[in-house]
Amino acid sequence: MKKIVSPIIFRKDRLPPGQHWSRRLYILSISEPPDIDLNNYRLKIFGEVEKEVSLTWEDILNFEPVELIADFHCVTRWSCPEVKWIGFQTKELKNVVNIKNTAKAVMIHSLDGYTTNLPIEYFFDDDVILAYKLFDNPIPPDNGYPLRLIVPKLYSWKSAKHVAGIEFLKENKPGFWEQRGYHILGDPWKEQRYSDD
Ligand SMILES: Nc1nc2c(c(=O)[nH]1)N[C@H]1C(S)=C(S)[C@@H](COP(=O)(O)O)O[C@H]1N2
Ligand SMILES: [Mo]
Repeated sequence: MKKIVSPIIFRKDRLPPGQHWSRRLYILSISEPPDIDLNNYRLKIFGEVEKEVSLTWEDILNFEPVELIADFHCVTRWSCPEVKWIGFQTKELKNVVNIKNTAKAVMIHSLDGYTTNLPIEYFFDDDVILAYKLFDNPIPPDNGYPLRLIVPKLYSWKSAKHVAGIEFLKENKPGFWEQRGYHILGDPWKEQRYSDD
């Protein structure tokens, strides 16, 4: 299996300012995890695309699997080192959908009603994956079953759990926490916690 270590791990300032190391992931969710039946699960890709697609769970398992090791930085100031995820690189999606060149940003839609946004170049970075395993087991319900976006270079509220929709946008716009005062980008090394940082 292809292995990716997020290049951030090799930085001298690997622990972002104002963070401390934690040995585990703390559960932070806007609601109880949704009930999911993989037979009915679909990942919908829509918005600024030539033709929308709806991927089944089987389609998802057909992408080349990759293993990602990345530190996880929560805006509430804990960082968990070297979390291992297995999934597929977001850039694989370019093989199944034609994205219009008007697409500048992405809104991630989750089954619990959560949303989060990021610029398209961050979404397609090499160390960004859609994960279905956490430390070699299916992602536990509270940590994002069945599919979770992992964006190592941004605060972890951008790593949406229970992902079911990827919407390409003409311009970046705020998702759930971004509408409630969190930073539109959320780069931990720039301490972009709140919208006025
Ligand atoms: N669908 C969904 N994704 C989400 C959230 C959520 O409430 N719903 N919370 C976010 C926040 S604020 C954080 S800090 C991380 C927490 O991940 P964890 O619960 O696996 O530690 O998930 C992010 N992704
Ligand atoms: Mo968070």
